Amino acid sequence: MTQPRFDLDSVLLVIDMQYDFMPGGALAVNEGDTLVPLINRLGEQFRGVVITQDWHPAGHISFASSHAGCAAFETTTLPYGPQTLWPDHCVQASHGAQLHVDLHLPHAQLILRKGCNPHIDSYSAFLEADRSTPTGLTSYLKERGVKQVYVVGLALDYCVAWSALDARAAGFTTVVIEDACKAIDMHGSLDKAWRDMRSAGVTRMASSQLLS
Ligand code: VGL
Ligand code: ZN
Repeated sequence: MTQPRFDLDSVLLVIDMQYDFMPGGALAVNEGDTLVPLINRLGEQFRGVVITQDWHPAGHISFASSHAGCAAFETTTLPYGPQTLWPDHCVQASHGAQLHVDLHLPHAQLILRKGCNPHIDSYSAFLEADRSTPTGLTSYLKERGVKQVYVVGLALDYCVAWSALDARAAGFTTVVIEDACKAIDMHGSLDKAWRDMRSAGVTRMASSQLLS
């Protein structure tokens, strides 16, 4: 392995590379599996790697099946605001919740599980969907002197974008490596995600800029 390009003041934040977001999974993202080798190569450039896992209890509030008369991909209103309803996915300890077996990031320091509260969703790795419950990741990274966060994984327009926006809001320099992400792209969600990220000061970069 070559010397990593980045020191410990940068982390690669690898979002939700789990079977349920891969082709054949409960909430499949097109070509999600094709990212695995690229993310493995990017991982070699970082000494700091953090992985997230969407990790819902059965009967989670974000599941359409928890709301009588509602179908997946509809929006409902919860105490904390609008919530897209999803097929049951990433149920704790299920196969679909496991990280892709070919994801090879042996030096990752932290696997952060999110969405564990039965009543609150969490797209973001930093702040749950009520926008007030922290996961602890901001403090973890700040205590370790991290200044730059590079985000990759699934899905670009949901968990990647929300994580990148919250990383930026927490004061980290934030970069999305765009070809190391794939989107769900529903009702204009991908365009909106890029617009929101651009206006928040999140930078986009191509993996080729880091792998040369
Ligand atoms: C995600 C929808 C629901 C994601 C997670 O990882 O982008 N999307 N839960
Ligand atoms: Zn989820």
